[in-house]
Amino acid sequence: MTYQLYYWTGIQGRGEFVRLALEDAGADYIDVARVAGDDAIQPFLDGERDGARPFAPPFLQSRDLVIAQVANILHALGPRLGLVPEGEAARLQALQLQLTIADLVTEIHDSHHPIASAAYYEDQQDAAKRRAQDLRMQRLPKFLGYFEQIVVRGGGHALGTHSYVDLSLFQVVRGLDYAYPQAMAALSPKIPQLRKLEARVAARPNIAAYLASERRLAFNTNGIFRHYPALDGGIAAQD
Ligand SMILES: N[C@@H](CCC(=O)N[C@@H](CS)C(=O)NCC(=O)O)C(=O)O
Repeated sequence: MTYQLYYWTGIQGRGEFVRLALEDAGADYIDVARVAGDDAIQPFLDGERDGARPFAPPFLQSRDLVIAQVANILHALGPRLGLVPEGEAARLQALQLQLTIADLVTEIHDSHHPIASAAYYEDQQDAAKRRAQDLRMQRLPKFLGYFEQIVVRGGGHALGTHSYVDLSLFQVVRGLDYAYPQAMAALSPKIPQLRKLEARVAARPNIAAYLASERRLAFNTNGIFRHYPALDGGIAAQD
């Protein structure tokens, strides 16, 4: 069967968390907007299509199912693609971790758009500097420290074996390396297991092929992970 992924063109965005799972599993999928344009998304948002109406992309169509919210999409895909260990406890733990990743992703987004998502970064730069400093000094150490401990306990994986959560952690680390290179350089010695996980995911054959393909867009300043030099810096007060 062919999955249909709906996500905005031109950025990796939140769609990338779903794309990585589909690519890693070698699933058959169409990135619909990249073929048909962003206009293909709106009828779903307007409730003009069958299935559960999504509030925002990404969403995935699988036969007559429409599934939105990254964590929910991966929760649905995990068993189908062999990307979550069997059993209720493992599936719930994966969902819990993925929802925590979603929280982190929102905080990363809000570090460059702390006042209004629809306003330009340049119009909220002062607030963004304060928010980004808090992200670098407080929130990234707390979130990444948590995931580091999860991966240590999982013997190098979030869930003791490869799963969609590992793929999402890879994406978060890569995105932060782009957006906050100075902060990540300072944090890296504290997250050795996350760094190993990142390298291991990048070396998976399907992921390596995907990363080298044209389907993997470069990070840019329209996505969630944005590099604005004014927002980057160290992770301690003296930096
Ligand atoms: N919690 C949702 C967030 C979805 C979301 O914010 N999508 C963005 C693109 S990455 C969007 O198009 N938002 C439109 C809006 O919030 O009005 C998820 O994880 O899928």
